[in-house]
Formats: sequence, C-alpha cells, structure tokens
Amino acid sequence: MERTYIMLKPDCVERGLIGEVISRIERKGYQITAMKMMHLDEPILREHYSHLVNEDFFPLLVDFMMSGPVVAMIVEGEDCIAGMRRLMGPTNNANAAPGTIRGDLACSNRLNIIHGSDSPETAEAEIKRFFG
Ligand code: DAT
Ligand code: MG
Repeated sequence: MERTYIMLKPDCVERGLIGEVISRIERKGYQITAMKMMHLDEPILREHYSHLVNEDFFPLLVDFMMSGPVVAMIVEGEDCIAGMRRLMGPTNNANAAPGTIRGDLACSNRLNIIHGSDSPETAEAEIKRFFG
C-alpha cells in the first residue's frame, strides 16, 4: 500500500468539480483517508513549489493557488503515487489525453485542476507539509 498527497486546486473548487474529481479517484479504487479545505499562503507555496521559484511563471502560479480555497487529501492504494499521476494526466492540458482528469477538465497548464505527488519522497514530505 502507498499513500500520496492530492490537492484540488482553486479552479476545481470554483468550477464546482470537487465531486467529479473525487468520484474518479474513488472509482479507481483508491481510498481518501484524510481531507480538508484550506486557504494557502505564500510561504507554504514557496516551499511546495520550491522547484519552480526561479521560473518566470512562478508569481502567476502563486497568485492562482491563493485565489481561492483548495481541497487537501491523503489518498491511499496500491501503486497510487504513479497511479494518480496517470489518472491526472500530464501538467499541460494540451498534452493530456481524453479520459484523464486534466485531459477532460483542465483549461491550461496553470489552471490544471489537481496536484499529485511525483515520488514516494515528495508524497511523504507533502503529507507532512499539509497535514502535519
Ligand atoms: P505537476 O503539477 O504536473 O506536478 P510541476 O510540478 O512541474 O507539474 O509544476 C507545478 C505546477 O506549476 C503545475 O501544475 C502548473 C504550474 N506550471 C508548471 N509548468 C508551467 C508552465 N510552463 N507555465 C505555467 N504554469 C506552469
Ligand atoms: Mg509537481
């Protein structure tokens, strides 16, 4: 069994797609073992997106992620770290296949609905960051 950190972004909440995305996660057979709505601030986003702080799009990313509440979740299941990334599809919606969350629902490479950890190490660090 693995666990991963999943976060529904402000565009997902604002568009009323929380249920749609959670349904897909549950239908896949993964279990949501913790969930809460949060408002993020700049310090936690600088930490969470530390690999991107020098990108020119970083300020827009932070503004977007603070534009409304997010839904933070711990998701558990066999091979769920890579499995959730497959369910999500790639970062840029233009490359995301129909049938994936981003392929079906995302509007751009920033407004892309959902975050999911990309490795076992980041999953544990992100769960600690958002759930303590
Ligand atoms: P992912 O969210 O697929 O793990 P990432 O960790 O590389 O992708 O980037 C985190 C977020 O930053 C991503 O979901 C949206 C934003 N982002 C990444 N690349 C971008 C780009 N080229 N232009 C605008 N936003 C970008
Ligand atoms: Mg990432």
